[in-house]
Amino acid sequence: MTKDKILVARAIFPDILERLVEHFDVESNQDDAVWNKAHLIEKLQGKAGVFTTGGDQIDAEVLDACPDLRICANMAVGYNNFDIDAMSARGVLATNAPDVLTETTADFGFALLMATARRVAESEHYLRAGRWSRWAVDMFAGADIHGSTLGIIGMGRIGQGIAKRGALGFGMRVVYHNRSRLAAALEAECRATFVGKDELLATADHVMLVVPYSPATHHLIGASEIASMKPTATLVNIARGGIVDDAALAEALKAGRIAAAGLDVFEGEPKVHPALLDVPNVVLTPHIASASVPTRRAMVGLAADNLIGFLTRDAPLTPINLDAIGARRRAAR
Ligand code: 8YV
Repeated sequence: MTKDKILVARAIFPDILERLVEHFDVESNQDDAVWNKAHLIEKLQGKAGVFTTGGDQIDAEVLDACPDLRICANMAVGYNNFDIDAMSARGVLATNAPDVLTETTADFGFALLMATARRVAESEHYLRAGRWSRWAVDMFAGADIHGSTLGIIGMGRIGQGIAKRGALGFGMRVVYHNRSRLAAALEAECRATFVGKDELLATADHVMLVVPYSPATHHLIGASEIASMKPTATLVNIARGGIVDDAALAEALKAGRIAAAGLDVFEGEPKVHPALLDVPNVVLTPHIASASVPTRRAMVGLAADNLIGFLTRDAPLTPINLDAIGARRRAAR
């Protein structure tokens, strides 16, 4: 029996690549070369499946140029790099990698919050630069985490993990805003109170963004939202670039409108708005919220298992648009 051809668009763990090789005729980008769209299209010719990361765009143009493609398996929980409607319309399955990264990403939300509010990165740079000649009472004095109010925008699985850490671990008062309110039992489990976005921004000491990116959340936090936050507040974005207006944030930080920000994601990453690089009270990390070794292995493994499950048994593990694909298949019968 001939094996389906698949493309692994980025370098992955060799043992997981081997697992894919047992099932498929695999072409992989183990050199992790940067491919533009034309190159990706060329590599996708004749491929039934593709392993992607959040940086690989699969849109109508790619799909139309690659008619053999049946599944795109993203090793990310977010999938704003996929045009799901275009995939569904062409009968291409999309899968993502939820759950396996929830706790690791929630941990990182706190790592970034604490580094930001307690000025860890800023003070470390100061020390490394040889500028520490004398201790002072107010040296790098920041904001407290314990006992403060945490405002979470986006209360999916990761948001819930952050709420529990805040309430149970740090004695924080947790407020959240989400498209829809959580069921009462889940709200109680998270010890979180549902509020409007304006109230959250006005009352939170620390605002954490964990909302998926879509046209509706583009620049959800811009100049006027930042202006409505407490001047002592911190803003943390571990969601997606584009949810915060980075230029407006840099401006607000420079003007001292809020105390500090922690950003793991950026508009147009891996480019970072140059104004952010000049601001001392911002902690910048290169999209690593899910980057623990076990979690990255689990994400890659889940994307691989989605390819294997779908192409060998018609049983993907974490499909996004299975219903749309199924309806299309039924209509074609
Ligand atoms: C990924 C992420 O590391 O899962 C997501 O949505 O943003 C990150 O955890 C990144 O997108 C690589 O695929």
